[in-house]
Amino acid sequence: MISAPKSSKNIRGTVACDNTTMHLLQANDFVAEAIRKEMHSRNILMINITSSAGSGKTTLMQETARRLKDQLHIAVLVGDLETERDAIRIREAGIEALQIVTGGICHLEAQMIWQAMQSLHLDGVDLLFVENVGNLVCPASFDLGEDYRVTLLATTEGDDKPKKYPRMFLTSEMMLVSKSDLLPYLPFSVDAVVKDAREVNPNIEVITLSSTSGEGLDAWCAWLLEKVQAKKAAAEMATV
Ligand SMILES: Nc1nc2c(ncn2[C@@H]2O[C@H](COP(=O)(O)OP(=O)(O)OP(=O)(O)O)[C@@H](O)[C@H]2O)c(=O)[nH]1
Ligand SMILES: [Mg+2]
Repeated sequence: MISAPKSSKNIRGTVACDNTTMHLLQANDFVAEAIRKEMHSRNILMINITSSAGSGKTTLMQETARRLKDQLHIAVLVGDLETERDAIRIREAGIEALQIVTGGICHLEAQMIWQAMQSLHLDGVDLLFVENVGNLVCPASFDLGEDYRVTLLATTEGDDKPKKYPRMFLTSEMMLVSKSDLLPYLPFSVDAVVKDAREVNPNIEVITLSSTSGEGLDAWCAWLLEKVQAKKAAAEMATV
């Protein structure tokens, strides 16, 4: 069940630098592995939600909580440079949420997750979301021990981002094209963004959605339910 850490993935055409980058991230990857084992033993699916600032991560957490909280026990860790605003918004949707205030650091690191986990009620949790700091650059390099990395790309950001910030899309299993309700007003091509994302990462899945209109949210929730069930089924098989 142990996969290679996200930090070991390199963009095609770049040079792996064994004695700098990899070693700097070794401590992070060590803790990420401990988190992965803890989540495995507790049967919790962990999803790292990344994007630029303001792409709609917290709004999606709120909508997901409203739609799935009767079927799944969900908890959220949410990272921001300052304020507890996002955790308050998510708690208003009826699920447990804990804010990690990074105090200026532009990404979450595995050690922050490990520390915050100690204050969360993890018993019985099926799905743990980590809403990362809004930033398409730094969070890409830090494995948090997640099962899946999901990156939002809002229609308001422009459709050129996968090629400009490739590591984030290379290390993500899912791209959510968010704010699809605004497509009629913007020069944004979903086909172009999917093509570019798949040139960076041929395996990336894509859902186009809007937390405002509700488009794509059924597909998103079905994807989550399937992944939660698959993780539980794999754990049951392992004990037989
Ligand atoms: N039109 C439209 N607006 C949206 C949608 N989702 C979120 N928004 C708006 O976009 C703004 C940012 O949403 P957030 O959910 O706070 O974004 P975020 O990614 O959590 O932001 P940070 O945590 O600061 O990075 C808010 O004004 C939301 O109301 C959507 O699907 N459509
Ligand atoms: Mg947010």
